Amino acid sequence: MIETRSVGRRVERVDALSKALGTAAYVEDIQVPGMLHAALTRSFSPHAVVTVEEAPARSAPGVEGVLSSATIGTVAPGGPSFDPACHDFERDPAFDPQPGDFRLFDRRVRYVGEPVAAVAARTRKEAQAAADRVDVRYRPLTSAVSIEDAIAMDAVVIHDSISSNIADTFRVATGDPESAFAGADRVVESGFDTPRQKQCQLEPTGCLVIPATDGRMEVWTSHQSPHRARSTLAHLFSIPETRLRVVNPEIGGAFGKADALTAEPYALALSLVTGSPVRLVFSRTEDFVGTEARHPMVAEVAMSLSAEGLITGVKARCRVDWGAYRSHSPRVLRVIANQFLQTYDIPNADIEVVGVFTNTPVAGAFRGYGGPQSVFALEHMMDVAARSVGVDPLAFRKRHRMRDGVPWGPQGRPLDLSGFDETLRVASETFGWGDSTAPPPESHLRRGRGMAMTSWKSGIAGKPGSIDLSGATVCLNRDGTVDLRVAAIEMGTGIRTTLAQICADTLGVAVGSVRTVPADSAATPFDSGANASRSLYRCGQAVMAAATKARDRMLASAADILEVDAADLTVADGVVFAVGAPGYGISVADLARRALMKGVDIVETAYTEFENAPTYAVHCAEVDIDIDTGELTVNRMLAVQDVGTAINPTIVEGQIEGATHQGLGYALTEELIVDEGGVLVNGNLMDYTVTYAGDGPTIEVQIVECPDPTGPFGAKGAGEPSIMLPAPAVANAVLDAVRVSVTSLPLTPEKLLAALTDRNSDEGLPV
Ligand code: SMO
Repeated sequence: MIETRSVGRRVERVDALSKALGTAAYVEDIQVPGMLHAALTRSFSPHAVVTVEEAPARSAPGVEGVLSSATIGTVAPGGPSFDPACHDFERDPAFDPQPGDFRLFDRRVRYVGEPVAAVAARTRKEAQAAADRVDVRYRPLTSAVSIEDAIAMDAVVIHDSISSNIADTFRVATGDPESAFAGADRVVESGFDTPRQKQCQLEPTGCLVIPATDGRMEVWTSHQSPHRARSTLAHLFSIPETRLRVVNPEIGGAFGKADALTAEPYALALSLVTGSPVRLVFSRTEDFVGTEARHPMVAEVAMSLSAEGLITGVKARCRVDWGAYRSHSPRVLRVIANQFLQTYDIPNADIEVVGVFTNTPVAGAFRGYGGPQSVFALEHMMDVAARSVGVDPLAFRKRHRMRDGVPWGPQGRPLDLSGFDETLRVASETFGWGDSTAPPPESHLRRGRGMAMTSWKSGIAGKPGSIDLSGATVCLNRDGTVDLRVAAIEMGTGIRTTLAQICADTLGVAVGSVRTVPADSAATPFDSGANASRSLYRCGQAVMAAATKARDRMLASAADILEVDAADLTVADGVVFAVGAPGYGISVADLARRALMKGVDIVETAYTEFENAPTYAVHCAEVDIDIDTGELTVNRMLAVQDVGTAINPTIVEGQIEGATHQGLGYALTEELIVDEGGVLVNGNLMDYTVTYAGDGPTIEVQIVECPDPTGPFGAKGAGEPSIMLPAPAVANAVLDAVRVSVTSLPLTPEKLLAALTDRNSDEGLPV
């Protein structure tokens, strides 16, 4: 049994002070002697064959290098396609080209904003001016900017290597859905559409590449997976991985957009041709078009119900807009499909998700990774179904939630639903689910309540064709401090602090003596990256395993020195001592020094086991709707989540609150709009109505702790589930308030008013 001293405490974040004081260095803050600034020339056409003339840019003031389709072969021989999501080394065979993979400076552009040339110059202004002077000629091709057009348009396909714009179809079917629907007492069905959402992280995307004196290229980037990025970049530029070092400086948020290569290949290419350090930082409008967004989806969903009011089957037909290139989309497609079946025990199902290429900016990873789309549709259908059979939505959910004890995860462990039940209990009690609501303050307002719930995972272990691995190295220094080398990405999640807590308590030293080094592909063991709610669970497992080995080494070394059996020794507060005789011991600092004199350096590396852990979340919302204007106010938003163990309650509350806030934006205001010409209409922070910290209600967060035996100190993944639930909880509250089902996100006043008008002209839904 390990004594915990910092786990469970609100330990101050190790990066709090530097970020508050502004001394923390992000890509844009790093200055290197001789550094050049880069800018990209981006396509004005959604679909065209391009001819690029570099000469006007080459002769512009301050220019040191220009690259386009004409010259990229000098640094990327053969101009190979690559996977911006950096999963191409996981393909079998590795780097096997797939339709829709990206190519640097293809002779054909497929969306407005696709880079067609890159320029490096002495100043940022000169680089931008030169990029504007690159002469691009377009021979336009027919374009398809919507899912419907892309499917209907068979004259022009966006990628020649496949015969249509249908990129991929994924289907999960269980039981006998046809019979379930044929024999149903009733069927409820609805159409859904969900928007393109943008991460809107604070830090503009950027990358700095530095040619090091030893011939290596250092790539400083906010990328969420330095090891995966290194493999793909090495492949793209035909250079050995040892020649690349991918490092994270501080990161100002990512939310999935930095799990793909965007600025990196261009900065690296320009650095290779100029031999100089090159920094490329996107403008905010470039960030909207040049980094990946959440996939828009349209779907039809139906549920069949028995005479007893039980769900007998579910069917879904979903079409998902991939944008112009492949990237994360095949994986997101599978999450969308599978997430329909993660939360409830529905015996018969037929879920089909179709991915479509369009001439729009690339869709990819965004916190939740497909979950928000299907959870919105499924959770709203749960309420529609519950109402159609006259059952309370909470009781209806309890009746259908997945079964305890079924084999789950990569090892087939029996599923433990105690955390789910506890989360539901805390949510309904805290919210007062069964209580009657106070009437709204004015007669033109209608008040309603809604809930939504989901089950999610901690990482991706168990997904076919993917790696989910983290390593950690624990190094004990001569002064008793500890370097923790782990490629955990601090993108705002507090991971450096929580891993230090896990390491400190496992070793028996003070949390302040442990320093988690920044992720660095040259110094930290392999890590699959900061995604899929995996970092604390997976890196935490590795840290705990490595620290346990280091502790064993400490005890063995101390046994020699103290002449006490190792089994009779323990460590606490940085001192190794005999159990029952706290006065007889040696400080960890002394031990490290004396062990080294005997030829023992206490450095241990360990990796995660192949495991996963289920997590649960329940949200409740109360809304007021103005029936004259359609205006919607969220009065209360409660987020309850089972996190296993809260290693640091302040940090995990921040994760849940942030995700809920981002989910409220998805519910109410956020939608990146592409016009008929493929141009982003609102791709800037003035017009894209991301919600700010002061918008909306105070989010109430309740942590539930049902430890998972496979997690570090019982902790599970926490970063994503709460982004999926505000939209359905709010839509369900709307249904409760005014008896209309609004299934198009965001739930704008215009849509609500139109739905209210429609309801008044017919009778609306059964209630
Ligand atoms: S959307 Mo995340 O980087 O799993």
